Amino acid sequence: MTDQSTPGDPTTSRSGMALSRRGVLGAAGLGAAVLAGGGAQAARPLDKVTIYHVEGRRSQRIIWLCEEIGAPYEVMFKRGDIMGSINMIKAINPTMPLAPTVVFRGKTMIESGGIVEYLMSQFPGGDKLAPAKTSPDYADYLMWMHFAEGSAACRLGAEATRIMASGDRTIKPTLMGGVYKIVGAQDIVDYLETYIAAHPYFGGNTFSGADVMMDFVATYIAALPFDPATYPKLKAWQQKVQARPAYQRAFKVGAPDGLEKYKSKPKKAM
Ligand SMILES: N[C@@H](CCC(=O)N[C@@H](CS)C(=O)NCC(=O)O)C(=O)O
Repeated sequence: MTDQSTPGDPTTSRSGMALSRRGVLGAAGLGAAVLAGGGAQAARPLDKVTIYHVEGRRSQRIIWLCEEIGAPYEVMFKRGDIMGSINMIKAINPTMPLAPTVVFRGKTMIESGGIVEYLMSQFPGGDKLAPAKTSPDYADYLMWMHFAEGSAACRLGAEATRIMASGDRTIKPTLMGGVYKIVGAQDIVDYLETYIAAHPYFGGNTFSGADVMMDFVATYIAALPFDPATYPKLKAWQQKVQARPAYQRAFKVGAPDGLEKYKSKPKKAM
């Protein structure tokens, strides 16, 4: 690791904003000395990814991804201070301040699935995190990469909101034509469990960017009051991917004090 200030100590970024800054170069000590693919013809230092992060949130995916693919990165957040970290994101991305927000080559990006796919396409190490397009696994990989946010997280989020509001379990018909809930949160859990019981990874046979996306979904499920007996395989898969050295390195960077203090107890059983 390089460029690492004491976490929690205010430092000043190039823009002059007072920040708590944790700057880290990615896996295996890669940094300015490492050249991008393309040999002598296209050799140039790898560009650094700046990740605006909130501890325990989806931005952890991007730290993990950078560790997996050897992308140089720095992480901007306030250690132990959720609102402070969010305010840092607001400062850089006031119109859509979400975690992750990533700045790369002068462009500000949100949406973790898009960021994961984009960074995989821009670094030489990205290829190894996707099945070949000719492989039958490619369809699985793409589907889970997008299911993570497109269907799973939004339904789990709806469930979390319902629990917090202690509201009715049934979604009311809308004025637009009486749409009822068809797929509920437990259906999401069951769907994941069935797939991962039959496959080693969410991209099929090999670890991929889809697993990076789905890990947060599994964490979300564990935080909600589903019966763990309904998802033992999902839990085993999560333990397996979280044992990866890149995950472990990323966790130390993105959650240096662990996440226990942020865990809240579920309000009521389902
Ligand atoms: N689909 C987006 C979701 C981003 C998102 O909602 N992130 C949360 C943190 S995990 C956040 O910033 N929430 C603040 C808010 O919704 O106001 C992604 O995958 O990047």
